[in-house]
Amino acid sequence: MIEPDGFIIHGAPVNSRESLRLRGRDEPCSTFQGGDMSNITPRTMGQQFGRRSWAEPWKIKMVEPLRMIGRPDRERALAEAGYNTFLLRSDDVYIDLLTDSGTSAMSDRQWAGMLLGDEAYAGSRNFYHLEEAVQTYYGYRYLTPTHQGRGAEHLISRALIKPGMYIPGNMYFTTTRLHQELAGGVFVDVIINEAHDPTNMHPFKGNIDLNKLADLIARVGADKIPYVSLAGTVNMAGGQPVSMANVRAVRELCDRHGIRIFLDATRMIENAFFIQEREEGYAATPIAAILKEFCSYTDGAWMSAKKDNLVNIGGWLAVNDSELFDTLRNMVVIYEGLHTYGGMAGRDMEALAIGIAESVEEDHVRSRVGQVRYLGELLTDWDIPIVQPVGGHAIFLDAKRFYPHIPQDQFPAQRLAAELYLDSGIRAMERGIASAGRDPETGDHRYPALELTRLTIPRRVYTQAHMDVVAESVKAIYDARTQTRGLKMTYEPQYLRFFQARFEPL
Ligand code: PLI
Repeated sequence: MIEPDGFIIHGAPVNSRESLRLRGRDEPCSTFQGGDMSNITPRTMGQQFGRRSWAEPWKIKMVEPLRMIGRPDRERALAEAGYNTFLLRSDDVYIDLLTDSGTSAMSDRQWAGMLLGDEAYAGSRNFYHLEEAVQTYYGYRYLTPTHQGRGAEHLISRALIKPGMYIPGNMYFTTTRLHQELAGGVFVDVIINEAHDPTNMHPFKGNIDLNKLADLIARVGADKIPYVSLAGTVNMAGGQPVSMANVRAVRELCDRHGIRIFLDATRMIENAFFIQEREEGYAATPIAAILKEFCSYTDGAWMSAKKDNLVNIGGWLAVNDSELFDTLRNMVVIYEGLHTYGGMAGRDMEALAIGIAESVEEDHVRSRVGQVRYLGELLTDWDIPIVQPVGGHAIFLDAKRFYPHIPQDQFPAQRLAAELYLDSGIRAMERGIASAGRDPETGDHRYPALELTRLTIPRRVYTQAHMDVVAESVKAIYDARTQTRGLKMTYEPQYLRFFQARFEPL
């Protein structure tokens, strides 16, 4: 079914609670029914799929025990951590939804690859495997490994941004914007307005607003724009995707002005899944092919391999321009390590090369997004306010609607994460005013439209039973929400304050 603005809503079955409950095993595949975007509701977004629910395409071979400490111990641990979930010890955490970064379970093939590490300082064979994997699946020509995503962000920002330049992007990400600012640039948000509204059901809320981008080009001049910083999916918007039509249009506009596009490919495979699911013409296209086509409209990418690529540490930076590559390859030896390891061990590069191939497998991506969606459906059924549509890597609780009585400068999303930990030992993360930091010009808090608490699902780690426990705990703190008060910040580090800030209850 084609939507008025060209989107198609259909696709392959996802592990969905609704599909289990509403359809029997042998019912035929149905497509999404409805006339326009207004027919898509939080529930129908996940209902368009076929015969029956999905199971994870793996079985468990090794387990790590979990334990929940008692309430008095959780209260003590949280106070010691200054009400910041980043400062908790993981031994004091029951279900860890702090991040999907570096927290994936590796496969038996990846672990086997770890034993094939060639720990040569220069020219490790594992580097060549990694280079080939990036060329094959992402399509870029030249590669340098980095220790993780922000290492790559540092290099690309330093290589291309000069003081006084502007970097348009589809919503900020914390480390990305900081590296752009440290290089002397000013980040300009050019994402579509819908992205700032947690209830808007636009299927591609990560899209760039072409008018905003064109206005910036007209205002500052193309020579002041080193590149467009395009992320797929958009983390801070709720894991929202960018459409193929949008990246194509951005490419056309940039070509007219000689501006480059660099992709934050951290969760681009999840983005490819949403294109397959929602965009006209892509239902039968494999995720791997969608990924490669999307990347072909960009000039290069930086990657936190700790997310999509299924490894516990690592990153990379890949470009097509040989001159730019020469600059980056020279810089990497200053900040990361020789250009054939860039801060990674040989064994880690091998696990990453294997992880890249596994991360584009259809069943893997489907069950990964399906698990996130399952949790979203549980919460939606209880009318708990979350960002809709549910994105690729996390559920984002909308703290402004959860705690409407707590002003934003009393950190409602930070408080929500703290309450969840107190209730059940589940660890989440603030993605609101604390994460947004201060405006470097005025020194004031930035007040983002989205004040969110992120329940981030690691890949291949937790089961649906864990999701049920999480949902019940969120419901418990939602039911007690009117009693909850805000926080005040008692310690504020200069950079990326959300990692290390301390708070006290008001
Ligand atoms: O954490 P790094 O340095 O490997 O990657 C930085 C980074 C870049 N881009 C995006 C979109 C990210 O999400 C990202 C890191 N994200 C973290 C740590 C997260 O918890 O979301």
